[in-house]
Amino acid sequence: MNNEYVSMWKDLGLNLEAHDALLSVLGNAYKDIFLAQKNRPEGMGYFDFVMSEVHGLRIKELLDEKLQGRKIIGSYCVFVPEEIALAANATLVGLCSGADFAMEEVERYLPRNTCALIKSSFGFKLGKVCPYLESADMIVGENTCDGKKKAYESLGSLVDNLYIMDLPQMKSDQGRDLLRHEYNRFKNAVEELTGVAITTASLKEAIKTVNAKRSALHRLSMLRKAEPVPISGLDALLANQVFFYDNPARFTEAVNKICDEVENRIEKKQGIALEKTPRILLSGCPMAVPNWKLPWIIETSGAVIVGEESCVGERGVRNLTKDSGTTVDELMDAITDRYFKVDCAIFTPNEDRLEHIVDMAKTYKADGVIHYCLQFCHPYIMESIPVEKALEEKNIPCLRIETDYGMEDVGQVKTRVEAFIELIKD
Ligand code: BJ8
Repeated sequence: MNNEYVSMWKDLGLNLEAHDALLSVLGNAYKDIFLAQKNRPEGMGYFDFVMSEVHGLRIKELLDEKLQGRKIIGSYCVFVPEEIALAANATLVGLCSGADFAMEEVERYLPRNTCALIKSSFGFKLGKVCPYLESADMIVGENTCDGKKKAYESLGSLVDNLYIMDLPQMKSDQGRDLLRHEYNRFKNAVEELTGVAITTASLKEAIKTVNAKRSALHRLSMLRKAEPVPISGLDALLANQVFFYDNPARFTEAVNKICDEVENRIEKKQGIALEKTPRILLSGCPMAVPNWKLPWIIETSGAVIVGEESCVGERGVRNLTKDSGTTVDELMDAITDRYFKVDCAIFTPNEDRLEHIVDMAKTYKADGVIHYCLQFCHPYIMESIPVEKALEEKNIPCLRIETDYGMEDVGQVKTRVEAFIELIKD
């Protein structure tokens, strides 16, 4: 292990022994799941590198930025606008985690029947294994689902830099006003943190940067309509996950490079899987690194994933922000309008999401949809029933899977996935 990193982690207050154990599990899983795939686009080498340095070089870069006066803001939700952070000379990083850690300690703060995503975030804090969280100058908690909302009350006793953002639950005029008000409050808080006043020019520039990275990922998504499918769902998910950690401009360039390569593959009819391999659309809860269990099960069971209807996927990147405003206020309105379209299951009613899933299934020519919920995630579990009905009406088969971060149910989930794939085969 690089000694420079060890002292960096030590200075951040990480538990080196636990952190080593985490990195070794992560490294092995990565090797078995990602590197074991055949015929990957060469451009994925960039993402392999990013993942191998996700707690190393990237953290060093963030700490170097901090030395130059930049602030780091951590977030658990795609409702936290990166544009505002960037415009005020701050870097936004995702803090959600996808592995169980320090569960005994976690259950001293949270009930056992809390979703794995929330528990995992606490586990990474309590187990002192997340260098992103320890580097953050501000941690944003948002009032989305009840689990997160109440968990942040406890998180406030573990960190001293928690900022709470309120969020609407309905797509009404009042809901939009609340979001606009909260984004303004967030803008003021970020300006106070960084000491940098956001200007029309800096906000426009930030919008362009974030639009570019969203467009690149969306371009990659669109290429997955091709038959045979040119890139695996696992690799596409990885790019969507790295979105939350990497330097935005570098990330955009890397994704666009892969797109060029994938376009070439499509021209040559080169696929990651044979033609007629059953195509699956994955829909539901976000999948944070290293939560790769279900995609790995699907893609080792004879199917290929062609899209992710998720915040780590199309829900997070499909809408862009208009950058035509000529004042900060106009641009803040455009940011509000863009984020207000995010169709998270915490909204009621949430018809847009149902329509979007049906639409995605058609666009990506999916043979079936697997709706994925983390256990105890009430918004998505409740919504999985109307999702299934909406798909049924269009004769699109749907399999609902509820799982967690543990590996105990792999056999059982695989059996159900295999049966579903058999059913949707031509
Ligand atoms: S906009 S999906 S990132 S809230 S899995 S913690 S919903 S109980 S993550 Fe999310 Fe923002 Fe919505 Fe997206 Fe709660 Fe469910 Fe757990 Fe969840």
